[in-house]
Amino acid sequence: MLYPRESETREVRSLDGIWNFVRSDQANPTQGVRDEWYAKELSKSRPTIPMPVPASYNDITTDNLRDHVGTVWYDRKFFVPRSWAKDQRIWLRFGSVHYEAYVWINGQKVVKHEMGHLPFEAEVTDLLNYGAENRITVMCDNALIQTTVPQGRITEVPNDGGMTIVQSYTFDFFNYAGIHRSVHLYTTPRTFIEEVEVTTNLSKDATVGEVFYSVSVNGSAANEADNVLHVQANLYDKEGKLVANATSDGKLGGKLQVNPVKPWWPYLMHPEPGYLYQLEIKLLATNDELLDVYRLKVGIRTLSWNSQQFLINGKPVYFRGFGRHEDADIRGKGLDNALMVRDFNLLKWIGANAYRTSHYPYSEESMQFADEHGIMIIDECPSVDTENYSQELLGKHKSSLEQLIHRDRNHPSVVMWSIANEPRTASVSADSYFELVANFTRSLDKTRPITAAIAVPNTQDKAGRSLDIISFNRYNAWYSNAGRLDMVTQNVIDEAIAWNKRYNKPIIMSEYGADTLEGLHMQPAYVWSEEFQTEVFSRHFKAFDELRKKGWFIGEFVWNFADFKTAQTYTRVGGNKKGVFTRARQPKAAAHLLRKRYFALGRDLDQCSFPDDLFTYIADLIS
Ligand code: GCB
Repeated sequence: MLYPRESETREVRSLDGIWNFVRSDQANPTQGVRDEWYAKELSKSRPTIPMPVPASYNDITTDNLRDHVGTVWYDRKFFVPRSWAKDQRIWLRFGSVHYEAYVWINGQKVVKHEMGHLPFEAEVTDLLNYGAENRITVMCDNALIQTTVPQGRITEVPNDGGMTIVQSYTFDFFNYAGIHRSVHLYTTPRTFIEEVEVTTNLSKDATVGEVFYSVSVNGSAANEADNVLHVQANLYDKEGKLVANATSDGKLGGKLQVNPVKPWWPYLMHPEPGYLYQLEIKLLATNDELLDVYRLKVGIRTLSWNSQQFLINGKPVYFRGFGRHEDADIRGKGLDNALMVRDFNLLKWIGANAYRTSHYPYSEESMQFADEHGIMIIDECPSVDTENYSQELLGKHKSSLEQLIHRDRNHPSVVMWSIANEPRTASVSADSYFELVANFTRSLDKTRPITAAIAVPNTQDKAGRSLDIISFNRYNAWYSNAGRLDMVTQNVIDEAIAWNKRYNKPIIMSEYGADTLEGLHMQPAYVWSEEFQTEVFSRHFKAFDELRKKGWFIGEFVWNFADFKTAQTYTRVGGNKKGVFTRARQPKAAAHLLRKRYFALGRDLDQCSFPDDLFTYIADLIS
C-alpha cells in the first residue's frame, strides 16, 4: 500500500485535528451499532468530548478512560471541494487505528479493519458530498482476545459495584488505543498507480547500481483492449539530476541502471549514510497521455547473509542499537513528529545504527526518516508472547506480516523481518506454526532474512530452525540472579554459544537491561540505581567483545531506548524503567557509557570518527 503523496495527478488532505469522542458503556459495547450512532452526528446520541487525532485516547482525560475496555466512537465533519468531483477517485486512509476499526462516511459503512499499527484504506468516491460538508464516524474496539494479534484475555470479574470487564495481557507495554496515526483523504486519477515494488542490486565493486521496479495499476483504462498502458521511470539523485530512465513497453516494470552509484549505507558505516534517490513513476496511456505520477525515495543496497554473517553492500554488519516503543506522555502511541525527530537525534547522538520495532510496526513517517538517516530496522509484526496456537491465530499472524511487508518492502532501512517477540516456542505446536509463518514471510520477500526474539531456553526452543538469524532476549542480573553483577558475562557468553551451536546461524542479543529509576544513586551498585544499569551494561559489553571474536555474533540491542508505560503491576514503578533515556527523552547515566561503546565499535569496525564531545577532559595524565 503506497504512502499518500501529492503529485501533479494527486492531492492529499489531512483529517487530523480535534474529533468528537464517545465511549460506549463497557457492559454494552455494541449498543452504538444497534442504535446506529453512525447515522447522525455522535452528539445527537451521546454527549461528546473533544479528542485529538492522532493520539491514544487513554491519557487525555482526567477520569478512568485510561482503563476503558471495548468500543469508543469518534466523528468529525469535513468539507470536500467541488473540484474533486471531476474525473477522479477519492480514498480514505488511516495510518493506524488500534485495535479494530469500523468506518462510516455520511452514515454509510466504508471499511472494517482489524490489527493496530498498520494502515488501511477504502475508496469513498461515491459516498462523498462534493462541494459540501461530510461526516466521518469511526468505532474503535481495543479488546484483545486469544485470536487477536497481539493476544489478550477478557474476563468478567466481581468488583464493588457488581461485575466488571477486565482486559489482561501478558505483554509488557500499555495497550494504548485509538486513532494512532494520521487520517488522510487523497485523490487519484481514475486509472492510477496502485502498487510499486522496488528491489535493488549493486555490482561486485559497488560502482554500478540497479533498481528493479514493478508497478500495478488499478482502473478501467487498464482493461481496455486497445489501450496499452506503459510506465516511464526516472531516477533522480539528491541534487535532482536525472541519473537513469527507462520506458517499459506494455510491461509495467523494468530496470534502471545507475553508473556511478552512491549506495545506501547505514549511519557511521560511511561518510554519507542514508543516500536516497528519487524514483518517479509515470503511468502513460497508448497515446502517451499522462495518467498518473507517483514518486518515492529509493536507497540502492544489497543484503546477504550466511551461517555466520549479515552483510550490507558486501560488508559485514555489527548491529548496535535498541529495542524501542512508540510511547510518550499524554499522547501514548499517537504519532508525534517532535518526538520522532528527537528520538532520531538521540539515536545518532548515542551512535546507534539500528533498532527493532519492538513489538509492532512503527509509523510510516519513522520508516521514511530511518531511510534518510541510515538507521537499520528490524521490522517486527505485532505478534508478542505468542501462545495457544490456532488456525485462526495463524491466519491473522500471517495477515499482519503480509500487511507489514506490503507497507515496508521498499524501505532500504528495513534489513530484517521479525516474526514475533518472545513467542512461547517450547510447545510442540510452535514447531509447525513458526515454520508456516517463516515460510509465508519468505514467500513474500526473499531479499531479507527472518528472525524472532526468543526467550525460552535454547534447549527447549522449536522455532529457531525456521529462522535465518537467531535473536535472544535475556535479563541476567535482573530477572535471573537479580543484583548479581558477577553472574552476567559468562552467562551471556555461554548462552550465545549454545544458540549458535544448536542452529549454526548468526546470533543477536536482542534484549538485555535493568530497570533504573532516574536520579537513584547507590554505590556500590544496587538494583534500580543508575550505577547498577551502568554496571549491567558494562558486564554485557565484556561478553559481547568475547563473542564478537567468534565471527557469528552480529549485534547487541539494549532494552530499552526510553522508559515506557505498561499495565499496572507491582514490578513496574510508573511503567517499565529500563530506558537508557527517560520517558521525557533525557539521558540516564548509562547513556553516556553506551555512547562511548557504540562509537568505539563504530571506529573499530567501520572507521567512523569520534564526536568532539565523546570524552570530557579529565587531566593530561589520562588519554
Ligand atoms: C522482555 C520483553 C519486553 C519487556 C522486557 C522487560 O523480555 O520482550 O517486552 O518489556 O522483557 O523489561 O521485562
